[in-house]
Amino acid sequence: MQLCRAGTLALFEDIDRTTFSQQPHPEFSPVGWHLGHIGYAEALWLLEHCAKSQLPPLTKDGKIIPYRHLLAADGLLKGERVNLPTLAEICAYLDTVRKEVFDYLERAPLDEEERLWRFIIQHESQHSEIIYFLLQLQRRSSLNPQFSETQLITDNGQLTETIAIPAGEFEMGNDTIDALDNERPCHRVYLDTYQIDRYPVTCGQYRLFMEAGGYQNRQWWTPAGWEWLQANQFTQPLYWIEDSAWDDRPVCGVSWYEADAFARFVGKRLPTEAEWEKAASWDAAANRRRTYPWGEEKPNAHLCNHDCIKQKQQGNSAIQNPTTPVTAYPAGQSAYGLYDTLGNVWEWTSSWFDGYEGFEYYPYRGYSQVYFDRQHRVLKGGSWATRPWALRCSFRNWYHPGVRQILAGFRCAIGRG
Ligand code: AVJ
Ligand code: FE
Repeated sequence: MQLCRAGTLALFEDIDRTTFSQQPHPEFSPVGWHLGHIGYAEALWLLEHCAKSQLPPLTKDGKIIPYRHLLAADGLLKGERVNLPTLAEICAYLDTVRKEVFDYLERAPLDEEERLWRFIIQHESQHSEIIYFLLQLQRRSSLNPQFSETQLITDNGQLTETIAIPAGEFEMGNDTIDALDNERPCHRVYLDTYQIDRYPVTCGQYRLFMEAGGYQNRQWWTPAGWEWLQANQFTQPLYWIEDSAWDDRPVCGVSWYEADAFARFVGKRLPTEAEWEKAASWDAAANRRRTYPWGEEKPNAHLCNHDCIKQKQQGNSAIQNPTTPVTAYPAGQSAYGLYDTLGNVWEWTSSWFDGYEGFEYYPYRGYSQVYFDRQHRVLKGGSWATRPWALRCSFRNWYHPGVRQILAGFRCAIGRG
């Protein structure tokens, strides 16, 4: 818990008031709201719910405020969350909550409450990744970076290899104590043979799509995707860097619509979530699932590119897009030989976010269940900013298909699907 918090707070070093409290994009709340919300969730679940104590006070302009409505996920609309206490006031609040939480820990019945305590770490980990990319986004728009002029680079063709995954059952999901409600229950899934890319789609490959008029040609887009494109007039991914040095990095900052259009352009398709998870986690020889593609060892710097939020952020492009070449982590391969499934960039799948059979919400309906609405696509794998506690093959992220801020790329599949 303390490690997780240290990483969260490091993001707020040298932040100015505007960056802290402005809404960075209509889809997202201010970073200061996320910080307060982290403390609120901890207080709500561990202090009010478990310890049966009062919510600790939060002050704004020096006065104690009733903050439940401000900091709950189902309170104010995202655009109304700008009227925040200062960073110092929110940090004081987080400290008070944490101190009471640790006092309570002395007498807490952990055998009953372990899942909820672990949920709180998972929850903060996810919000700190969101804070990370929102800060990056705001820094980027204030810097107005000078990107080098277009350089024509052709893909070397080495990174488009696909792997055939034999037909058969595998075990999907996760029943361990850290698993969130939407990962449960573990269940067997049969898949026919399919092929999936060994690597995520690279910037070099994506450039070919851009140069071939991919953004101008309706034929690659679904009707909803084309409508979205016409409304927004994008011509490149959000985090595009026009530099051939990035050609072997995964493309990053694409919506689901762009990922889907690229896949059609190359005659492939997006994998389903099950296809992605099988290829990343199934060890056919041992007939068992792995927590991580490489096995059970916890993520570290030799296995995948993650947790970059530990690095102090600076305004240079290397930090703005700290992706690594898709070939950089051979030790992190899955049993089937996929690279880069965890870390680097999130990967869109063709699946709607839905509950597995036997789903039971935890700790509240609004955590996952309200998003089972066929409006959200599943993303897998985590990004360079994902905290290690949220990195595993069974983890499920979800967003509207038009969202581009979330450090997402994709890989393609072939086969009937
Ligand atoms: C899984 C990232 C989509 O931000 O809504 C945080 C995570 N849920 N608090 C979100 C979450 C409740 C969730 N995502
Ligand atoms: Fe939350």
